[in-house]
Amino acid sequence: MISNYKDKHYIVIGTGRSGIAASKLLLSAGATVVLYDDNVDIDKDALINKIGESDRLTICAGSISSDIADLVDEVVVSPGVPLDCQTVLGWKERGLRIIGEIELATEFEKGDVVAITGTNGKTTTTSLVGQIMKKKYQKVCVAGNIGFPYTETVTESYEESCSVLEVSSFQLETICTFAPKVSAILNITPDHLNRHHNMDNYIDAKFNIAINQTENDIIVLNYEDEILRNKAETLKPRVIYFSSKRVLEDGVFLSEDMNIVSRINGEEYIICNVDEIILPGVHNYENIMAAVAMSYAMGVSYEDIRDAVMSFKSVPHRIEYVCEKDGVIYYNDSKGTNPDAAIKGIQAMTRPTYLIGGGYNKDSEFDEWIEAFDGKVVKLVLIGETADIIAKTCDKHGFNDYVIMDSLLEAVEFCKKEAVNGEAVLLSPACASWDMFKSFEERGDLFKQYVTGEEN
Ligand code: UMA
Repeated sequence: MISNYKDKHYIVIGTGRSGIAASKLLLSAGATVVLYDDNVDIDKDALINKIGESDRLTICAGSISSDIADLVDEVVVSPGVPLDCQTVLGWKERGLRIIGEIELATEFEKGDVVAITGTNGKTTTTSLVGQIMKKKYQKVCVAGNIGFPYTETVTESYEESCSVLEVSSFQLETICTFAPKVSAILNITPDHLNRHHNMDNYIDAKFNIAINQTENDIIVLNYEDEILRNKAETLKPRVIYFSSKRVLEDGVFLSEDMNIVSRINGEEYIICNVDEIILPGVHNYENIMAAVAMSYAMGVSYEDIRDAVMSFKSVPHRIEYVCEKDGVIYYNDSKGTNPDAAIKGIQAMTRPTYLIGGGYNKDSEFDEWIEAFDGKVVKLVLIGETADIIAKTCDKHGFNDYVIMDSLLEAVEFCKKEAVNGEAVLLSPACASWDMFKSFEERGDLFKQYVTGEEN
């Protein structure tokens, strides 16, 4: 449903990927746009180059004159901009509707929508669901938190297309009408608590994915996640569970002989055995099970699901094999941006490991991560804002094999010098990247470059 944008003035907050795409979409629909950033050092010319010149576009940094501000009808906020920051609060006080890229794109969506959230596994599951959907839909757009703003891909949607979206808690805070046909919450463990302030707010944001779903829609949930199970009864859409720990009467599960089995609507089908899958680790079996349930709910045949699952390879920055040098294997798990994700990283290691960790401080606790080292970590090499905090937690747990380095380059050089034949080096920081890098992708790419000596 596209309302009349021609008479409307928007402010778009944040000049990153999301803000640029939202501005482009609004301008193409005829709206007038003020693109704003708190950072006064933004490069306005570079932004105009990316968006295209328009007399309906104004770019402001740090402040906005009141004559421009008074014209604004609606606010589009980028995911990384907290809703309780001064900039957003100022617009809220004016009584304006505040939406994000997901809600804005929803107004332009013409096809089916599938959406995935969860603390970990979102990107892998989204990529896999995207692959599977290609078996049914001629056009599939994979977008959202995965790195391609939904406002960019939605322009390609039509009645027979399908958008497969990775949605973060940040993005779900600003939805109003967004209603996926099939959704999934993969798991919820503490993350982004500096932004959401407490677990309840974080959980509420995640459950927003189902807030506009009806009895005709479906939500896929992890049966083994108590938070998800406890809330399931309060939800309107039909729930399909998956489980890696028990046989379900109805749902998708991992059987004792390690088959991924789908048993939905009284029909049973063995998708495959885990030996037939390229992705390693139980957490990946869970991602696959969620993708199977979602795809079945979208009407894809089991044969097509099986085909896509069996040929799916891992996505970059997730326990990604980089290379073997002098008998040392290097892995890039830069997407291990919280302790829970990093636990999966170290659990997947079968060799003594030099582990590079630390980064942006999200007020996470690192106890469980350190407990998961399980005698495998030869040396923990710490970098970034959280290095001291993690070191103190190590002391508390009696784990003394750590060093603190000033940069990722130094950390890699140290590991290259120290690690010997039969060992592994794993970048799995348990923290976001934003203290030292633009993104986890940049951090992972640099890691690979420092390891191999080749630019990606
Ligand atoms: N800014 C302000 N005021 C603030 C905060 C930021 O003006 O208070 C400005 C910054 O100066 C900067 C811009 O906002 O210019 C950055 O906006 P952004 O942080 O939303 O980043 P984008 O480049 O627009 O990318 C966003 C998502 N980023 C975040 O959620 C932090 C990307 O998710 C997403 O891929 C992209 O939109 C497209 O949808 C990344 C991410 O790290 C991958 N997500 C988190 C995660 O996965 O843990 C949630």
